Formats: sequence, structure tokens, C-alpha cells
Amino acid sequence: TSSPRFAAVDLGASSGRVMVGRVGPDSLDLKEVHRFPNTPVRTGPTLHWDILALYAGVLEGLRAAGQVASVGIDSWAVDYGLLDADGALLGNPVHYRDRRTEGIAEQVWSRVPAHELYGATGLQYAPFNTLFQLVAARGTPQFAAARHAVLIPDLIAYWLTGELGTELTNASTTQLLDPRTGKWAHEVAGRVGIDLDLFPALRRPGDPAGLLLPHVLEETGLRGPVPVTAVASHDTASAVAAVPAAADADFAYLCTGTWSLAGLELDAPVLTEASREANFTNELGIDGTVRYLRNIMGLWLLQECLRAWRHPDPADLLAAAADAEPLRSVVDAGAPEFLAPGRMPDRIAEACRASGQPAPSTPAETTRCVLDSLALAHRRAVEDAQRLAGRSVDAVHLVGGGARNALLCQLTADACGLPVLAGPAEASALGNVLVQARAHGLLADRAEARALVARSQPPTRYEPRGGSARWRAAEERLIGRDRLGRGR
Ligand code: LRH
Repeated sequence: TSSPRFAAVDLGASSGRVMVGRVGPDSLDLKEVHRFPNTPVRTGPTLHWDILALYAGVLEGLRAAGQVASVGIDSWAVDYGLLDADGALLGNPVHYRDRRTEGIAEQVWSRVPAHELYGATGLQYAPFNTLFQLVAARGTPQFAAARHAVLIPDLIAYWLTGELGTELTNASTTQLLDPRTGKWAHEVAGRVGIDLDLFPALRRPGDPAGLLLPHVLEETGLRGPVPVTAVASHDTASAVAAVPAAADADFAYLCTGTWSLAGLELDAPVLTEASREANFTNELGIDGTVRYLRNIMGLWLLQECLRAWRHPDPADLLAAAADAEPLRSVVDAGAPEFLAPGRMPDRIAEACRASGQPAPSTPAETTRCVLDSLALAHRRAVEDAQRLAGRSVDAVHLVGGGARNALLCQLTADACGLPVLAGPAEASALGNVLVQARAHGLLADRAEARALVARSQPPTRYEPRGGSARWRAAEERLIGRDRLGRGR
């Protein structure tokens, strides 16, 4: 057929994939043409991304994709590579789960108090925010040689096209951008001694980002010219762009995968002190929208348990977890103590004991504890977001890999007391394709893009089964009645 084909490169924390999306007047389909593992590598104390292996996977994927009208790239946020004056990569990009930023936030806050930093950048505290990473890296010989700091998707685009840029939605995760204006936060950067000229010029989703270089065409077997189009290069921004909500719907979204990103799409950031205390972030989406959300550890907790148990069949485990005692014990799935890899089942058991709850002892019990805890964190985030932004929602769209996990979807509906509309699971890649299609004149606006997703990939509906008092009780057990009362 003649519907144009777009290649979406979507790099996730545990795997990368290249998908081909075809967009017709009334159709949207997506096919995975290549998937490759993303395996972080530790050398000495430092956890790195194996960025050349990822780039090799991208090339192989483009070869498998065949002739396309354009290529778009999205990945996880905050991380970057440093380039020297000749454009050569200085070292492997450091993984956001690396510990080098421990204690750095305190140094930064002594120069720019946390509430001022929030007022200027709208970003929640997370130890891995790019700002903290750059401050931690400063003073190293590598940093002294650096002329450019290039975010991960922009780095892949640079290798493909030779052109540098900083895509806006991902720039909004650096803690160096003002979410009110979409411009760099020069004042804050100056006070902490970060040179914003390190970042190449900003570009917006839909902007052209160069053409595949001749040697790239040769390696991938593609016929030039093949443009790269800037998409919402932050994977979460791409996923939100593909939420199949109607234009007038009042919805919350949950982007579930390694992380759960839970929140609302707003027209303007919420920069209040209450919002900062609740650790909500104001990241940017397409069309000047704000992604007002909280980071929750997500299925990372389960992925790390599976790794510790040497990869039992996840389907068996989920079936056993569905039969396990509900809400027996819960942990705070938003807690940074779960950020680093390793020993996850033990750490979960320890957290249960520390809060006076029975420690799960079998894989089924631990899995149930993780899923109950995630659903509870989803409930808290959806409630807090509505209260802090002064909005109310009547449904929760759950997109990303977690949409395939029926137990997680049902528990989230129960915990939130709201219908959950689950899917698409490949929301990031779809959002990537939709922004390219729009840049190529195939879609008028965001509403039309979302309507196309809703028609072509209708979500699965999970109704809440009641029992809201039990979730409320679990929440009190975890956070304490006092703190809970104060926040409300
Ligand atoms: C999810 C994600 C999330 C970020 C995290 C570092 O992949 O992009 O939105 O906070 O990675």
C-alpha cells in the first residue's frame, strides 16, 4: 500500500527496539523489526550504558526496517554523553542508577535552595537529574575536555546525521529548563556553575534533525535522502502523546514499564510548595503541554526480583501472585532506596519488616507485595495530582509494558477506585511514529493522533471492584495516619 512508513527507535532501560509504523487516513499499525538487549556495564565503581552496542542495534534495526519516510528516536530521560571539540565521545555515558550523585543535591541546595530550584525548573528531586550528574562530573579531566553535553536520543541522532541538537521534552528533564517558557534556566545554571552552552540548540518535536549520513545509508542499505525527525524524544513524553484519550476527557495517565510515571497533562506547570513537597515534576510534552507527574519505581521492582530468582516464568509467577493474600504487606514504591540494582527480594522484605508488616517469603508473596505496592503508589499519585493541580479525573489511562499485566491493571483500578483503560503497550513507539506522521502532514493535531490510536488499538477496560477502605487502610499502614491527614 502507499501509506508512508516511519521508523521509531525506542530505547528502554532493559531493551531497545526499532519499530516500523504505517499511518493511513484511518489506520495505524506498528511492527517490531528488531529488538536488542540493553545491558548496563559496571567498570570500577561506575555503572555505564553500553552506548555503542545500542547504536549498533539501531543500525541493524534500520537495516531491518527497510526504506522509510523518516526516522525518530526516543529513550529514557536525563542521561547524556560528553563530546570533545572534534565531536568524539568522551567515555561511556553514565547510567542514572549510578551512585556518583549521592550527596550532590545537598551541595546544589546550599547554593540554590530546593524551593527556588523547584520554582525555576519545576522538577522533582531525583538523585539522577542531569543537573546533579553534571555537578558530580565537574572537576574530572573528562569534563574539562567536554565541549558538548548531548542527551541520549540526541547522541544517537548525531551519529546518524552529524547534526547536534537538544530536543525540548527531554531537555525538560535536566532540571536546567524553565517549564513556563521552555527556555533554559540561565539564572539557576549560573548559580551552580553549569555552562549551558554545553547543550546544543533546542529543537522541538516535529523539527527536522538532519539526514542520514552517507556511511549510515551504506551500512543500513537505505536509499537517501532519509530525514531524521525530532520526536518527543523523552520516551514518557512520546507515551503520553499516544494516550488514546478523547480531546475533552478528564483523565490521568500511568506510563508503566521499568518506571511508572503517574500524572496529568496540564496547560501550565504547578510550582507550589505543596507540589514540591509531594515530589511532583513538571516535564514538557508536545504542543506546549506540561506532564505533571510523579516517578514511581515501577516494574523495575519485579524485574530485579526476577533477576534475583534467576528468571522463573513470569506468567506462572503472576498467576500465583493473583491467588496470594491481597494487601498483606506493602512498601513505598516511590522510595529512592529501591533505585539501585541488586538483592531486591531481600530489600523488599526488609522494608516490610521495618514498617511492622509481615515480610513476604515466597516469590509469589513478594510479587503480590510488589504489585499491591505499585497499585497503591498509583492511587496516591493520581489522588495527589488531582488535589495539587485542582483538577478531577474520571478514568486512568494505563499505557506502556504494564498494560500487558492484567493483575497490575485490575489492582490499579481497585486502588484508584476508577476505571483503568489499558493500552497501548507500545505507547512510546506509537507516540514517536505519530509525531513524525504529523510533521509529514498526515495528522492535523494531537487530538486527531489520539483518536487514531483509540480507533486502531482500543484499550482494555478494567472496572474497580470496590474495597476502597482496604486500600486506604494499607496506605495508612505505610505512611502513617498523621502524614496522610496533613497532605489531604
Ligand atoms: C522512563 C524514564 C522516566 C525517567 C527515567 C529516568 O523510561 O524516561 O520518565 O524519569 O526514565
